Amino acid sequence: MSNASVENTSPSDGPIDVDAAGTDPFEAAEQAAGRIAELTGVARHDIALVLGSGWGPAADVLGETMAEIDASELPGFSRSGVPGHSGTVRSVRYTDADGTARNALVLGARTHFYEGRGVRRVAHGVRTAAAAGAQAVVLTNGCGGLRPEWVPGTPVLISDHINLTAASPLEGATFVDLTDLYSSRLREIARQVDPSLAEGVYCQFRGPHYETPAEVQMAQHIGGDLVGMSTALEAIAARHVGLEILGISLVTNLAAGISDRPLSHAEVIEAGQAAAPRIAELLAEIVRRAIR
Ligand code: 8IG
Repeated sequence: MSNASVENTSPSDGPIDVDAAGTDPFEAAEQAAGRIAELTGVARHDIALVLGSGWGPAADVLGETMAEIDASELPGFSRSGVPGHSGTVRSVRYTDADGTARNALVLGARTHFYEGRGVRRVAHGVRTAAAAGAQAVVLTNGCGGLRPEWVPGTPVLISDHINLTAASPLEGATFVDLTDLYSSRLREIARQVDPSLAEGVYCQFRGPHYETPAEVQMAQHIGGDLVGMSTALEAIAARHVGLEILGISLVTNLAAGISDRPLSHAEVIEAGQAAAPRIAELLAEIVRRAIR
């Protein structure tokens, strides 16, 4: 693995400030992608993975890490304050199911909406992935489960979402179709890898607090199966830039009121660690078959 953690040699006009008024967020993503190409030596990445709580080890199983960049070195990225997130961007070389060598861009640094940095930061990772050449993105997360049979440590495919954040990652008159947002082709591939995989509708709440039991019941009534704080907004932004999307949740806890126990982030981390080896293998095998 090359040490890409060199000093930040920004272009003379300086890195783009994604958040500044007047900045084009897609320009900012192009710039971050250019920097990734420079620092990794990989001109184009085929697929991107966003690794949420519990999914960290997946990249190690997929292939060889060719370069690892601290998120703080990339314009628009920042080390997440959330325990369980690595805070790095990695280039992983893997061999796909047909024997073709490919490059995966592994984003271990996601900006959550609840961090209050605005929707541009939330969308920046997937926009950068698209600018880096990715055709598809795998969005993973740790979340709460509404079905008691989904014990902590159960991976669930996202079939659709309900966005309860009252926000959009898109600005202005950007009318994007969200039919088949979570690609049925990629879900089919995932079920070929593991036929026992369940599917569910992901409800994104704003957070950072967990839901009340009454809110969890509401989510149930409106058709939700999972509750989380990340993936819906990212999926919308990813569709807008033309990425094919696979969403996989790791149920790390039963949602509030589904079990009689209070939620703790420590238990979330623990459930993630216990499930890590199995879901890492699962994710790696799905990725090997994902690109056509
Ligand atoms: I890990 O129970 C995790 N993330 N909204 N609710 C919401 N987000 C979560 C939960 C949960 N568990």
